[in-house]
Amino acid sequence: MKRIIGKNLIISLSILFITIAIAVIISVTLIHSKTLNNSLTKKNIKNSDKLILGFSQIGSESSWRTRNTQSIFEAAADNDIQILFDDAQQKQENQLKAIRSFIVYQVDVIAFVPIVEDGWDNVLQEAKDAGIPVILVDRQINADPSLYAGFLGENGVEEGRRAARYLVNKCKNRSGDINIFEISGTENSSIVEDRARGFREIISTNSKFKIIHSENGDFLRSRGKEIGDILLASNVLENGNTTNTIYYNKQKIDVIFSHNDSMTLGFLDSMEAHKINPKGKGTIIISIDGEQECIDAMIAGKINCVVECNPNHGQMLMALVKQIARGEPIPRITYNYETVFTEDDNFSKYDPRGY
Ligand code: GZL
Ligand code: ZN
Repeated sequence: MKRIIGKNLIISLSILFITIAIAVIISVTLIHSKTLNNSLTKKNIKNSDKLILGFSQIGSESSWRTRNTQSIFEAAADNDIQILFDDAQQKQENQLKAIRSFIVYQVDVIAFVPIVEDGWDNVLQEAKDAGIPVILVDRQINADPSLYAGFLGENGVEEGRRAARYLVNKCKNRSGDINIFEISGTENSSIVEDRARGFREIISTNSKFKIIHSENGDFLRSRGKEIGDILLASNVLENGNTTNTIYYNKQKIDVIFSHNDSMTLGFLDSMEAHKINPKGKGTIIISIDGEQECIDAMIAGKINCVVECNPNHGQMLMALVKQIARGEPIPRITYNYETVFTEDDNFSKYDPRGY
């Protein structure tokens, strides 16, 4: 009996000891994290009364994106605005984390490129509750419009229309079906939906235009090459020669419509790897962005049309940030200037693209 009492005493003492230890650990952690948050608030990161902009960028998937980021940094420096920058490595979850950290830092304004169009309501409500205005850059979202101050970027629908208008004009004297193979960008991104919608709106004016297939290339050069490799494998004949005509499911492809230059360049890489002479290809290639390498490919006769998507958002963004900081409303939509480059242009008039 004595042993049992002794044993019970030891058990209850050790439970008491463990409980106290756990309580101590929890309180220390809470204090630490509170201090951490306090130490990261604006007064500790503000090195002067500079405006602080929290910017979440999606990644560096294309030269276009790299230029987009550069323009943001250059303009922030020109305007004496301090940037907290986060590269999301193409993951929405990283953008959500970054925006939440901007809220903890109590930045003055948050701007971000939403990689996809859904899933932003909660984090934007948290920013609104914290009194921090948000500007969408480059891509749009499906969310309550009261959750963000405005959008700065390009008119993706018009870019799609411009690509199609070039094609309709190019084929105005051609009869018979014009089969189109589309290489689209990141799924569920507003820009892909917009470009696809604008392109279809214009080609639907004439039933000879048929989109026979659409493949997702995620805006990546590597994916553009992979798509080319799959498509062009059938171009290599038994005798090792290749045909210039491209087929998909035994249907002749007359047009490649690619949602960005990186994927187009990847497709060209594949054409060259399969010894298909891009000049004599006979296939019309239309691309969007306006990267120097694509413009050069068009001048070399490998591409027919490059629709500009202007990545230089920096100066316009900083003007909007300062406007908001003055307590002034900003336009719901601000579009960047854009044009179209085609094989019929006087190329000597072109300025260097800078990306
Ligand atoms: C367009 C932008 C696209 C570019 C691609 O506004 O979101 O993302 O066209 C980039 O090059 O990857
Ligand atoms: Zn949508």
